[in-house]
This record gives sequence, structure tokens and C-alpha cells, in this order.
Amino acid sequence: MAQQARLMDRQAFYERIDKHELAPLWEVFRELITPEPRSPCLPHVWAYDAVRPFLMESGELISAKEAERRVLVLENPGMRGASCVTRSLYAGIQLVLPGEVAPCHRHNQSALRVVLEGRGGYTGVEGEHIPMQPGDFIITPSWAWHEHANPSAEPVTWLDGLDVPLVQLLDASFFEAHAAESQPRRFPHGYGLARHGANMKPADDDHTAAASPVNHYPYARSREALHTMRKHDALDRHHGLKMEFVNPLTGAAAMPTISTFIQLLPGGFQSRPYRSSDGTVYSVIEGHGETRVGDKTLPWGPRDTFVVPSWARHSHHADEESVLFSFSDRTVQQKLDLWHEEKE
Ligand code: GTQ
Repeated sequence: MAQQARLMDRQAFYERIDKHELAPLWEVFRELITPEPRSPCLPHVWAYDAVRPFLMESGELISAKEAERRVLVLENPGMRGASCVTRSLYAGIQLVLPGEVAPCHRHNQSALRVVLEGRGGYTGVEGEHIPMQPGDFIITPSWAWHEHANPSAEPVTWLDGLDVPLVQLLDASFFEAHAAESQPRRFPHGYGLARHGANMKPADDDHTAAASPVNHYPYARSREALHTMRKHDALDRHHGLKMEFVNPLTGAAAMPTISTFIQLLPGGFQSRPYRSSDGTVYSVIEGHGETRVGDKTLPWGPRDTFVVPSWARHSHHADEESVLFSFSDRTVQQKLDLWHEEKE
């Protein structure tokens, strides 16, 4: 009875302080300071074959120009309406139809692209036309002017990954539209890769920036590297053969807010269970397999996208030789001394 009265006194107290924008910590403490990550993010796979018809249908409903960006957002089923694939990251699948230009703009959100379909598109980044081939990884750094164009006869699609929710959390979003649909082209074909992607840098140029000066990591090169290394290197039990994309000037993650990786899993490979505090988005470049996340199984094939939440124990199985691109907020967590992993 005394206990009952005490609880009612507390409730009355909460109601009084509520009017003064005050609340008792002790009622929420255990939801705020959890013993380990407890994410609303759920594991999920978006099969490209299921998304593609809707994407093409959207192409008949709105132009790239009118939409600014014609994208179907990959909404994590545990966070519908929040435009996020993990708590900190956004993902979407973008379509540019033959003859279209998604107009030039810039924002301080950083973006990455993984090309899914089509061979004739390009992204203009700060005056360089970066050709888009399937599997290519392309960076649009924070505040870089960029437009997307498709002068070819086939549709071009790709996976977008942006740090939108992270920037939203910080209330730090800035955006500007360019006066022209396309910015003027200022550089020859392959310029960025020539300048910073040939294991050299311009002598006497000490300039470094948070984002990699290389905005294009062609799949042909990454694939070649993986296959050459595979002839010698032992496989990691948790990751197969996994490489991180880096800024060649610093060795740091290629993007300041998003870590990016590519990994080869040989046919029949079964990875040991693993978890880390960075919720991770995977884009399947080649191969078929499945990823077990807790008690859920995510089957995957080429061009599919799947997400593994923070701290969810998972393991990959490759039915055939497979290549997975992945991205997460790991580099942010590492800079803040927050990142953890656990290997079984
Ligand atoms: O291509 O600039 O998926 O600004 C979302 C926002 C793509 C882009 C997205 C964007 C872009």
C-alpha cells in the first residue's frame, strides 16, 4: 500500500515537472545507456528484380529533371518513414533514362554510387565526367557540384549511399542548386585517376582533404586486385578476402563519414559468425549466396542490396565465387573511439 502511494506520488511529480519541460532520467536510463547496441534497424534484402519494375514505372511518372533525383529510397523496415537504411545512413536506387540529366547541385552530405545497370552513363563531379560501368564505386564528396547524365540508349541505375541521417542528426544540412543543368566539363577523361590513382601524386602538392582525391574506383581494377591476391593470400575466416577503399594521400577511409569495402568470397565459403557496431549495407556485385543474421536468412544475387544491423551476429555463405561491396559508418565510430567488433 505504501509502495502504491509512493508510485502515485512519483506519477503526480512527473506530471508537474512535465509542464516545465523536465523529465526523470531514472525512468529512461536503461533505454538510453544500454549494455550493448540495441538498434531499431532490421536485417533486410531488397532483390533487384523486385525493385527494378517499380523503378522503371517511376520513370514513366516523373522525369529526372522534375524529381531532381529519381530514386526509390531503401527504407529499413524497422524505421519506415525516416528515409534511412541504418540509423546513420541512407540508401536508394537511382534511375537515369536515355537522354536525361539529373541536374547539377551540391550538398554537404557525402554520396557514394555503386553502378548496377547500364554502361553509358556518367556522373559529372566538379567538372570531371566519371564513366559509370557496372560495379564501379564512385564518390561525390561533400559540397562537390555533381550531375548525372545518360547519353546512351539504355537505362542506367545505381545504388546511392549517403550520410543523410548523420547530417540530419547534427542539423548541419546545406544544399545549393547550380544555375545550369550541367556544370562545364573542365577535365579530360580519366584525369582524377591519372593524377591520384596511379600510385603517384603531383610533386610539391601537399594538399590533403577529408575525402579521397580519387572519385572513381573502377570495378575492373578492384576485381583484378582481389583475384590476384586470391592466388596467394589465405582467406580470413570472417571476411574471406576483404579490402577497404582508401584515400591514397592519407591511407584513411576514402570518405570521411562512410567506410567502404569490397570482399571476395570463394564458392562454398562459409564465414565464421561476426558482429560489429557499424550497421552495414551490402551491394552484391557478383555471385549468389546467403547471409544469416540472427535467425533470419537473407538470400542474395547480383545487384541485390542487403543490410545487417549494428551488433547483429551474422555469417555469409557463398554458393559460388561472389564479390560484395559494403559501406557503413565505421570510420565515424573509429574517429570517435566508439567502434567495436566481436569475432567467433
Ligand atoms: O545523386 O545527388 O539518392 O542528392 C539522394 C540525394 C541521390 C544525388 C540520392 C541526392 C542524390
